[in-house]
Amino acid sequence: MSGNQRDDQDLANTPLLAPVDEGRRRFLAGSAMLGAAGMAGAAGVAGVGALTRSPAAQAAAGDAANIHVNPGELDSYYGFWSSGQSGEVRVLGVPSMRELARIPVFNRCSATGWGQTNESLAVLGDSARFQNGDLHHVHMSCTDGKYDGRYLYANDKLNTRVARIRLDIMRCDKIVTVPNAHSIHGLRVQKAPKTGYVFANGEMIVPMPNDGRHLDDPDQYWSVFTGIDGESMEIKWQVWVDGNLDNCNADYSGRFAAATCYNAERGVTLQDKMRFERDWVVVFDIHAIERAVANGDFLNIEGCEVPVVDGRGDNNPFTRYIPVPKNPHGINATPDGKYLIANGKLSPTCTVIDTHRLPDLFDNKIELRDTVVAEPELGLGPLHTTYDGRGNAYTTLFIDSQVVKWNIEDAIRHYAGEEVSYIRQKLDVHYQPGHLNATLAETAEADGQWLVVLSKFSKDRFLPVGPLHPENDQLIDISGDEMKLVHDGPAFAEPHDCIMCRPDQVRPTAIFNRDDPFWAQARQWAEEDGVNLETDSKVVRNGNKVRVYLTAVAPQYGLNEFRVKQGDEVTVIVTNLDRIEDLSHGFAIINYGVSMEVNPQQTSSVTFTADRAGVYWFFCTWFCHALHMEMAGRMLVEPA
Ligand code: RUQ
Ligand code: CUA
Ligand code: CA
Repeated sequence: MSGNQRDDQDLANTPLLAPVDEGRRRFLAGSAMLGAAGMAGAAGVAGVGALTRSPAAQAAAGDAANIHVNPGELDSYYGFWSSGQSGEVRVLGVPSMRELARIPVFNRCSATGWGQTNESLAVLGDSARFQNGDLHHVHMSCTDGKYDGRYLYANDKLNTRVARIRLDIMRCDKIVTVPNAHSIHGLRVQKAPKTGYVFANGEMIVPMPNDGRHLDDPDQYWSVFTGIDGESMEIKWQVWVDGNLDNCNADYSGRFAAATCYNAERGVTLQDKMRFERDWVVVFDIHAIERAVANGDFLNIEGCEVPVVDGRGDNNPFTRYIPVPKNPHGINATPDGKYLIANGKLSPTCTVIDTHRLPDLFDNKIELRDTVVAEPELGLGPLHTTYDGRGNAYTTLFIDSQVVKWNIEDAIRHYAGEEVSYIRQKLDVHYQPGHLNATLAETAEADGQWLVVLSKFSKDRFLPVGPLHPENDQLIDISGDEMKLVHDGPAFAEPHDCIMCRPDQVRPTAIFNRDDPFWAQARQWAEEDGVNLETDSKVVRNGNKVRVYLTAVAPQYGLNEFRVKQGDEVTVIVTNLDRIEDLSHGFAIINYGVSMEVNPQQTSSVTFTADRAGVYWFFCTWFCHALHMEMAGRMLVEPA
């Protein structure tokens, strides 16, 4: 290895979790936290208890006036929050941390009818059979390294999907299930020249195809890295990799993407996955992958059309496996495009990779570890890193319950042998932080104003609500030299990640365009039935299939009643003709479990079987008018 000599020796000597401060050190030394496997399990909880402090100490230093957004004033940033096992995306205003909206994606939503309307079922496709998802990472489409406000993309760790959200209407419009992979965890977009690809990491290893063969032979288990076209949402290619893939990110040139791997061992037990002293940052050469696919130089996994290139092993044109300390987690590109920083998790370090050395690495002019320009020691359990655009990095320390601010160039000088300290500040957070993100920090426009840290435990920070505590999404002012904790933000299960952008970067519409493709299916039905959605309310029967077309104008539907026969398959298609901003209607049928949103100028539809005879009232679910309660009608179901 022609790189610096720190390499092997240092990695071997690095204490698994080096202590950072004396008080904590005493506590940590007594817990299983220093034991290899203890970190995220019971020991993590013990850590929270020990870090509980007095109410006085909890009153964090900070300038509360800073975050006060007066009634009627608007926030200065949009925040898009994932929600983990809740399966949705949430929209917040920053710095007030007020929740503005929820966008249903992999979950079911009682308010909007997501998962029940024909429009949402068309988006969910084959995967509509799943009622849930685990949405970890939400990222916005970019042009030239900046947010362009077109789409959000998000992963489903539970059911191996990737979703897209249209930002003009803030609704999910595409969901794809990723073949050959087993769980999608890391997700990022190609930042330049344009999104471009959405990159999706396969986390768990399984046989390919996973059809019952090789059950007991983990040597035959694999994972894949997937490139999805962000515009068509077609799966363009996959890279068959060694190990597994955890988080990922993309560089600012458009040529490279990189993923952390915590299971270089390709183990199937906790012990297996911790056997090696080092795992990898896996770098992908997107251009090389594209060339191979264009030249037909790929294979197919049985039963699947997606081109797969073989990125396993040391000597392939598509990947490089850079050794980094044991079981790394997050990986984040610096806003200036110079570095990719991988977070050590089981090592107290981050690994700084110089992106400008990657072309030489792929040309085999330098060794793998020659790409590493710093490996600063930061504290216990580094998970994710973000940036202020002024040369500083901010890393969460899960076990220390801190955010550490450190200077990237100073860390590089230190690594090169200079006597210089790179740690700028350590701030207690409450407690056990996972992701963190600063305003615009995933783009070239990082502006160093606010930092949100998503703390996994809230412990004693809020009024108790039973055994399931809220998370604590804390807001930190990073606009000055010092980080200041300014707000606690309780959140229901379980935001993993968030991004923030300026309001001018998102331009949502308030009223639907009647040409919107969202209800293409209903438009086609109307055409078949000779119905004008904008004017007609009527019942069209075709055998035992009945379509009920209803207009809605506050406070009335186009029909006071409609009649069907027991056993009919009924489709109700409602068009909201109101053109007034914020004037949403809904449509619900009592004791039929039917309920959906119909926003201004939107058409929504739902299909169900009228399996019980009788009188069933339908009603509007959004308080749209003084006579909203009266906005109702009867479905009359004649007995068979
Ligand atoms: S992960 S707490 Cu699913 Cu983004 Cu790191
Ligand atoms: Cu329409 Cu309430
Ligand atoms: Ca490992």
